[in-house]
Amino acid sequence: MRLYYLPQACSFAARITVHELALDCEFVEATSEVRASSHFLQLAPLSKVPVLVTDGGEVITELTAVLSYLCALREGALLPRDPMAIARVYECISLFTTEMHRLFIQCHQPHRILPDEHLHARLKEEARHKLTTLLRIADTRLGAGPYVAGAEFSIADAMLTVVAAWAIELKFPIAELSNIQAWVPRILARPSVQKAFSEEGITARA
Ligand SMILES: N[C@@H](CCC(=O)N[C@@H](CS)C(=O)NCC(=O)O)C(=O)O
Repeated sequence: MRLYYLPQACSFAARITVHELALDCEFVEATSEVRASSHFLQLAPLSKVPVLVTDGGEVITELTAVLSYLCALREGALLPRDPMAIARVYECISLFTTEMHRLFIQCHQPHRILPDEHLHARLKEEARHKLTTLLRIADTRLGAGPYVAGAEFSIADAMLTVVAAWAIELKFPIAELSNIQAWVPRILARPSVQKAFSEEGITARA
């Protein structure tokens, strides 16, 4: 199995999941040259990561699909059994992929949303405002946890690790999000997360 990734990108959730499940996987950095190559564009026409190439040669794009596939390889490990808890897992992942992801780009790289420089400050401000609300929602949903779906770590926690890392990097007031604040050390203590951070050369911090 091969996972194409970008450092500190959303593909990080897939890397954590691979390690949690102790799966055999080759990690290939999708540098700009790789992403511009015809081979990669055949795998992923949108030229984005994550892209997972299975041992059977199937190609899976879209983070939600990649995470779901990885869990299925271990008979649903990292997914709860309870229907409501499963809903909470996908609620969290969807909140990121459909609502937050693009706003993080707008906040960090506004030129990728609109090239006009004079609009960038406004785009950033708007994204920060919306993201602050979404982070509060994520914090409320996490509650006392200890994990997103309750008692056990799931792929939603792998996803939330990316959200928290980006929020900390962009200096969102994480300290005000008491549930996320309490959850971060739990996540940083996991060997899978530590391994993923060290492989991507990131210093983990709360
Ligand atoms: N809808 C996709 C979005 C993937 C995505 O935007 N990936 C980013 C990294 S976080 C990427 O590959 N960016 C490279 C680019 O846009 O050039 C998913 O959920 O997997």
